[in-house]
Formats: sequence, C-alpha cells, structure tokens
Amino acid sequence: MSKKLSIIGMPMDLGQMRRGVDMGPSAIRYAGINERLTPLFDEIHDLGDIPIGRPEVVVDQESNLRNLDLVAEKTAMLAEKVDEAVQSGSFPLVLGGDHSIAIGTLAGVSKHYKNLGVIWYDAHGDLNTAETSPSGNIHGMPLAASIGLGHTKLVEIGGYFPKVKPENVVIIGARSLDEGERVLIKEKGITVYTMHEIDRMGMAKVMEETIAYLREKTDGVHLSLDLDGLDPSECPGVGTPVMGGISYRESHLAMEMLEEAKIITSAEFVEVNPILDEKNKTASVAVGLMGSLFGEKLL
Ligand code: B3U
Ligand code: MN
Ligand code: MN
Repeated sequence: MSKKLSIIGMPMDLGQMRRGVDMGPSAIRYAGINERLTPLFDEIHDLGDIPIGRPEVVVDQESNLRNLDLVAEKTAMLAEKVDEAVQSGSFPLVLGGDHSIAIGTLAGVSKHYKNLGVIWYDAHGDLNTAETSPSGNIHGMPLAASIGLGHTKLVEIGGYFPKVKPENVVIIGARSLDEGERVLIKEKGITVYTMHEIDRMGMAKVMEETIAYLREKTDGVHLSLDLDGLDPSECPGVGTPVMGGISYRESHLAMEMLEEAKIITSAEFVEVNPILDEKNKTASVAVGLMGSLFGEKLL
C-alpha cells in the first residue's frame, strides 16, 4: 500500500488571547516540512489552510468562553477535511494553530476507529470546562471536550461524542494543572506521565509503557503534540511557556519509539507562535520531530 500524507493547516488563534499562533502553519511550512518529509512518503498532499479570516473576539455571554461559536464553526470545518483525508487512505497531519483545533482533528479522526487512543504531549492537561477554566480560553479545554465534558457546542462537533474514552488517553509532560483538571484526572482514571515520572523513569521507559498500554487497548492512536510540552529554552515560540519541560533529545527519542512501534495513525503539532519565537526555532523543532515520527534515519 502506498504511504500517503495529507498536511492540513489550521491557522486559528481563537482559543486563547495571544495573537501570532495563527501564523504557526506558515512558520512550520517555512521551516521545511515538505523537503523533510518528501523522502519518507510516496505521496504528500498539502491541502493548504482552513480559512479562518480575522474575526472579532466575542465572549459568549452565558458560558464566558471566548469565541465559542467561531471555534465550534471552524473546528467543524477542520473535522470534515481530516475525515476526507482518512477516508482517502492518507495519514492526516494537522498544523496549528492553538490547541483548541484538536477538537476538530479528533472529530474527523475518531469516527474511523472503534477505540481510538490519544497521546497528549503537553505541559498542560487541557482538561478544563467552562466551570473549571481560570481563563475562559478554549485551548485549555480540547481534551475535556474530546472525552465528552464541557460545552455541548464543543463536545458535539462532528455530530457525535465522545471522541475518546478517558482510559485511552495518555498525557505526557504535564507540569501545570488546574485544580479542576486534577480532580478529573483522578475521577476518570486518565494516565499521566508528569515531568516527575519522566525525570525518574526516563523517557525510554515512559514511552515503552505508553506504547504497550495503548497497543493493548486501542485500534489507532492520535498524537496531539503541543510544543509547550518541550522546555521553553528549546521551544520559546509558544503562548504559555512553562519551565522544566521535556528536552529536544527526549522528544526525538519519543518520536522514534512511536515510529518503531507503528502505532500512530494521525497527528497534530500545535501552539507554534512565530511572533514569540527566536529565529523560527520552535517551528524547526516541530519539523525535526515530524522527521523522527515519520521514520527519518541518520544511517
Ligand atoms: N490551564 C490554563 C492554561 C493553559 C492551558 N493550555 C494552555 N495554557 N496552553 C487554562 O487556561 O486552561
Ligand atoms: Mn495544549
Ligand atoms: Mn500546553
């Protein structure tokens, strides 16, 4: 079977307050994604960007969520594109955009699996709802929405829910969790490797366990990689940096182990903000990690 990749840009910054993350897809393309991935696939289709425009910020009166209707509308558009890519036998790779786009990616992907797994590589849990969110920013909510919790307009994108069972989620790199997120993680039994476990066990062991766990439980795995999961010294171009993150090397190892395991069936790289970046470093890291994820070898 030929190996096909569909790249979909999602230049949306409506899930948070810092402008610039809408330029993420351009920055990642500029960092050489096509050149880097061309040798690794038989066909690459760059489907361009989902049109977002420059809408005015609107805070939903009832829920206090910023840009609720717009995020719902645009993520539904992304879901359709992702769905088409999967249908055509292509691996969907989505470029963000803030992390709220994951609501759309998962809505497009999950209907194709009975038991989708998700690796959430992130400093944050993204498990807030309108009730627990300290910010009203939807980029802090996509994992909650995808397991069926939160505003119905977000939960029901794509016309079905939930997209993922909480027991099929593995969070890697967490070091900033809100109180409501902690409660939810315990209540729902979500697997989390915080920085403590990564330091203590090493990334190799964390990935071995993650792969063994998801391979057993799921029939496909989506990788949702927030560049703020990495340390801000290596990925400064993100809206909400948190010190003490995963290193560049550990992240490459994680991607290489996922590639060897052949479990990843879709992916997204989010929160690249070139305005906050240093010489497109964060976008370049994203492209480098994609190389490892898709099988680039030194020798
Ligand atoms: N947990 C906080 C902060 C945050 C979440 N995701 C990012 N930042 N990138 C919130 O606003 O929900
Ligand atoms: Mn995130
Ligand atoms: Mn994050």
